[in-house]
Amino acid sequence: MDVRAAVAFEAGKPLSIETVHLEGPKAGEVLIELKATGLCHTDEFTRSGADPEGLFPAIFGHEGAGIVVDVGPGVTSVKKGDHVIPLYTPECRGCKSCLSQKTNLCTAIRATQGKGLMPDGTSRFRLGKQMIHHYMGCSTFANYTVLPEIAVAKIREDAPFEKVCYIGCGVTTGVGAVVYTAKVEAGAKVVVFGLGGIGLNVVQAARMVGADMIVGVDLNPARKEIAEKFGMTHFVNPKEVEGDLVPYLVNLTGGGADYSFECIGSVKTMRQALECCHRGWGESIIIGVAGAGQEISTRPFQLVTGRVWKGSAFGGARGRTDVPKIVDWYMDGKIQVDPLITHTLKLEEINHGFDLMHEGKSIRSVVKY
Ligand code: NAD
Ligand code: AHE
Ligand code: ZN
Repeated sequence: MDVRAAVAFEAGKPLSIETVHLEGPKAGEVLIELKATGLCHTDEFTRSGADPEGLFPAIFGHEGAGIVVDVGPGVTSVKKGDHVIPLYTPECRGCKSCLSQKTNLCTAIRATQGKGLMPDGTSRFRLGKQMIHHYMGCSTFANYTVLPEIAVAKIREDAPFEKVCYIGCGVTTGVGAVVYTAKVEAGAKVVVFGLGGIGLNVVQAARMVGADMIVGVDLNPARKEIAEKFGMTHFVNPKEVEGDLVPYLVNLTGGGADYSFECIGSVKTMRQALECCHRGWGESIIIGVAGAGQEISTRPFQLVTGRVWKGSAFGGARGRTDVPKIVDWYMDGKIQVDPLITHTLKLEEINHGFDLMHEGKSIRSVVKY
């Protein structure tokens, strides 16, 4: 079938709206009609050329929601008409990683996903004779896409697509990092670096679990107001801090954070996030994605003296199991999503969405198909 898609032909270039050919689902795959997709900073990271795994041409987008419109042979877990969220972290429930119960990083299809291909090693997208790569196994910047059935979470039918698409990455990443990765407890002191589409979800989850102090760190002063509405208790703009940021945060938290979260993707702030943690037990969770060639560093003494450095992908959430629950949390009013969706765009306006991200004017832009 012909589908409308935003195609990335070259790193650093705007996306181009094209009519692309999409082949139907093969065995174990499903065809999804996307109703909405969010624009995550990771899409921009890959578009810019900073992603060592970046492939071109490709159809980006990994934060979608839609309806199953066709299924390939052997598909049993979803059927036509089901409402679903595509999963860039699938959950096969049979690989070594899924069975370990120690990680959400299912390895069943990671190798082909990283090559921009479906599990059989081919792409379903092409433009004329040119093969177009899938992206993060999702390619939600198209109004239809094909995914393996292990990479879709079935969700309730009363959830609005143009809001819950954000649960496909940003909401789950931020909320999950607090609930599943760090397991923040009531009374904790939390520092959040970066109050964007991810960091604000960390803030609201820290409030949800009962953190006492939630410090937000951002260079953009406009983030203060919205972060306070989401539970932030103290705002720190590094530009306004005299001297080093780390001792300032250690002092503010009365000895250091119990938990810090890096939601920017800068190796400098990753180090600051670790070093502002409390001696003996503070844990720092890296969520931000850093560009090719970047490396983190700290004095090993920081770890010898009990600070812990961790990372979190997709918030540690097991997609098919946890995403429907997070949709319920949203529908039950336990977490808020609507105020974070600051812009709703047409597919043709998608490059404007990336401009808004760069200008710090949007928190989440959503394309509605
Ligand atoms: P965003 O652009 O919405 O937010 C980033 C925020 O950081 C902005 O508010 C910006 O003002 C602030 N900022 C930038 N530089 C800063 C600095 N030096 N000091 C303080 N604040 C600074 O981005 P996002 O969508 O929230 O994504 C954040 C990061 O998380 C990105 O690196 C993204 O790729 C990554 N990410 C990771 C996962 C995962 O599973 N690990 C999932 C989604 C996104
Ligand atoms: N391709 C990059 C790494 C990108 C990355 O870390 N992706 C996160 C999700 S970001 C979503 O917005 C992730 O889930 N990683 C685990 C995985 O298996 O990709 C690089 O540096 O090569
Ligand atoms: Zn993302």
